[in-house]
Amino acid sequence: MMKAIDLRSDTITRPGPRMRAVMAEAEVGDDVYGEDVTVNRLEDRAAELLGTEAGLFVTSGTQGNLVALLTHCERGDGAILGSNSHIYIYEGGGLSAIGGILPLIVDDSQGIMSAESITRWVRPKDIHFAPAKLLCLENTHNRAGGVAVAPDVFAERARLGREHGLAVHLDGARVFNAAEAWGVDVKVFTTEVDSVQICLSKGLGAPVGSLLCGASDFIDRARHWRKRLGGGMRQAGIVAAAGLYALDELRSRLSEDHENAQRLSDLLKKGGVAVEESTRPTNMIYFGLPEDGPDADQVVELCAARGVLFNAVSSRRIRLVTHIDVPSGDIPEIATVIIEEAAPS
Ligand code: TLP
Repeated sequence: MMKAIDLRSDTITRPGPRMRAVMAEAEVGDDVYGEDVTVNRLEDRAAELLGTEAGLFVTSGTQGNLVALLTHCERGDGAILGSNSHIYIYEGGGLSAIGGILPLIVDDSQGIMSAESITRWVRPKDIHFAPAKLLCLENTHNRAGGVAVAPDVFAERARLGREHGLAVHLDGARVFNAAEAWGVDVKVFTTEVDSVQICLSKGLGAPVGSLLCGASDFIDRARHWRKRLGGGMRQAGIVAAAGLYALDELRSRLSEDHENAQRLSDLLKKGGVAVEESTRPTNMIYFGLPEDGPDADQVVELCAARGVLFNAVSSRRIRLVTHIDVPSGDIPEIATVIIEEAAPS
């Protein structure tokens, strides 16, 4: 069978033998009783890395974001969200379905909202309005091209939210990629916000799980919400062990994914593919397709038939994601297949 090169997402990574070994050997207990020492170690380690008081192991990025929203807001409150944010587009509307929270939408197509657009939602106390309680930011920003938002711009927006009395949540599914792209400690981003969600199951290569981090009293309340949502896990140390391994052993290699994405992007551009420019790229490449050629679903199918997998995000836009299971040696072949199918001369 033909070997497939899978660029659909960094979520598709599978644990390697060393990660599996630490999982097999993990010391476990009942985490709902607080007795899983490996989960406790993971929560402490994440909090330490992110510079927060406490951490909470959750099943997924979606659950981490939802728990954060539910903990910050009450029913009828408003959360300022990017119109391209993962929380708004890809999380099943959980904040409204479960939390009764109203999304207050702001353009973030460049990766970050403008200061004016945030301020516009901070309205006077009035019975007509759902009060804005929370500002949600995303870094790296997935749909904006996987762009790493600059530390100073990020800090400025987060501080603006806080000055207006809003809590600030960071969907930091890939915040370590953002830190890597800017060559800064991740705390540069996380200490500007009240809560942050990080994913272990993206570029860090763990099979399952995310962490929600913040102040101790916030995490105590978040733990209650996680339980209500059915996210209280038992001998979760088996998967937490993979998370610890990912944080300590695999974090430093994210730069390889960025280098591979850069190389691929350069080759595609040379081959005539309309790659979107990013001010600070990471492990994602987005490109557009000409109106007179095959559409995105057709290009996906043509390339899949040649063993190169990726996803369409709209009828003329495609996303490629580099990760630990895409070796640098595969980059030229990926570029050749895409150029031949997406930009035929
Ligand atoms: N993103 C996935 C898909 O859902 C689109 C992907 O392939 O990129 N925040 C951000 C910024 C994300 O990109 C994702 C996953 C999540 C949250 C949710 O994480 P999970 O999948 O663990 O719920």
